[in-house]
Amino acid sequence: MRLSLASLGETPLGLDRTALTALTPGIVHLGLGAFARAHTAVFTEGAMRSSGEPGWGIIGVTQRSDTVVQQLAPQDGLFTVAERGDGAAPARLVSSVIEAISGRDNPAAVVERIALPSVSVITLTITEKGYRMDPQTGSLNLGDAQVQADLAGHPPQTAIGQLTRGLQERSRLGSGPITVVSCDNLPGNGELTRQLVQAFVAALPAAEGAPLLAWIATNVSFPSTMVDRMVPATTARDLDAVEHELGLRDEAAVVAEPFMQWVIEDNFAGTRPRWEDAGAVFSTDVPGWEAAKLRLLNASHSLLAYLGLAAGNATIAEAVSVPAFRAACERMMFDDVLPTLHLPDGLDGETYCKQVLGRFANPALGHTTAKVGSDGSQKIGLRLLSTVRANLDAGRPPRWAALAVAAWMRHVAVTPAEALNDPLAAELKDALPRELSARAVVNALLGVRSIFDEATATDAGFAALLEHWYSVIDEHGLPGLGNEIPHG
Ligand code: CS2
Repeated sequence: MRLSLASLGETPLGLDRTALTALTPGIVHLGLGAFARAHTAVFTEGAMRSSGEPGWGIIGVTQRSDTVVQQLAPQDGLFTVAERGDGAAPARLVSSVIEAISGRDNPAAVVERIALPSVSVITLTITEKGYRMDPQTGSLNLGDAQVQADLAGHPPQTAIGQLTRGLQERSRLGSGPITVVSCDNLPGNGELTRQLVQAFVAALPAAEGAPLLAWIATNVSFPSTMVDRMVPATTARDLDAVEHELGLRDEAAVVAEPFMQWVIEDNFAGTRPRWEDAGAVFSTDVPGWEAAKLRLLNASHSLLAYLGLAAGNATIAEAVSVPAFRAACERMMFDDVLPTLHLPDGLDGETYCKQVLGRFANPALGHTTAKVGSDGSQKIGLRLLSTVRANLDAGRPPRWAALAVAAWMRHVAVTPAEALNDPLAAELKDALPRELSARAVVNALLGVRSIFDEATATDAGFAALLEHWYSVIDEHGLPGLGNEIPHG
């Protein structure tokens, strides 16, 4: 039997039905993937339960496919979060998503929901590529065909288009102030989202854009946030395991590690859920938290993913159990990142790094190297190149961050085009030389300006490190790395 409001009584995981049906919409969430369900929806559920405020029901919007809508609609939006690993809590039912809409098939509904007077928060988990940023200018990619169509007034397909058209409708209807909360792994994600929305508005005809820009300036805020929880893609085996626990079939279940964290800048234009009641932390140093997480956790994650892919490790847990790979993460965090990072108050670098490696080692999570290694062109710059730059500026070789970049380069070079999961796959493959020697590949990929800026790309020391590591991986594989990386 399928999980739904009607079948709820059949599951041992009790939920109060009356409380569930009383929820009203307060949040529109763009990007209703597994991460949002295991993070944002859980915090919001917790906030509503502890504060007794039922007005923060989430209208979730999917981006490119309607799969999650198909999964959630027959279940009245209910789904399970199953924690995996040490300290895992029993599976919990989450009821905070009260409607799921396909943004691709029904963009008009998204615009209309954002304009609802009861909605005062928009949350976003649209992944790096969802922002349609031009990496060279750091602004909206106005050359993107879908961005152009959204600007021309077609039913908006991009997240920034849907968001901005929704704000426009809101201003037209006078529905009141609203806060846009980015929950993606990007430095200064709030400010970035504001700039992208402003760039969209600035590209509209002046008569339309100018009043909207003014309305946004006084009615919309864009706090930055740092989000953290490892959430792999749900597998068929996960769904079967959840069915076993629940006694009901849940096609929308997600699995996640027990750890979860949300650090939020307290800058809200209107009302907001009491997320702090569910464990979120309001901070004045979100950029500090974000930089630490991106450059320590996400950078090590990428390093393990590309080394693991080269060595045939299917999961991050397998990769981090290879002593040389674990040592490479430690060296990168301790030698390259920590000396160039200003840690936020309350974060101890050494403890954080140990905790991160412990979380990677969670054998029950099944977080794949393929998933973490996807979209490298969007992640390398944010996670690794800031560390590379900081070390070069300090006159130090970015030895270990270069290993991660070289491992990514090799992944790009040896993965067949159709299997390279990256929005820039075609551009990257086109850039590659015919002869895949270390020097030729490194030089060719350093020339991709949407990833490497001129100064970094032309740094001879950095190029030499990349070439060195590329050759070690390419010619000597795992034994070669073992010889090169000091490990106990
Ligand atoms: C991962 C992240 O897929 C990836 O690139 O590095 O999704 C990571 O699991 C999360 O940021 C952890 O909070």
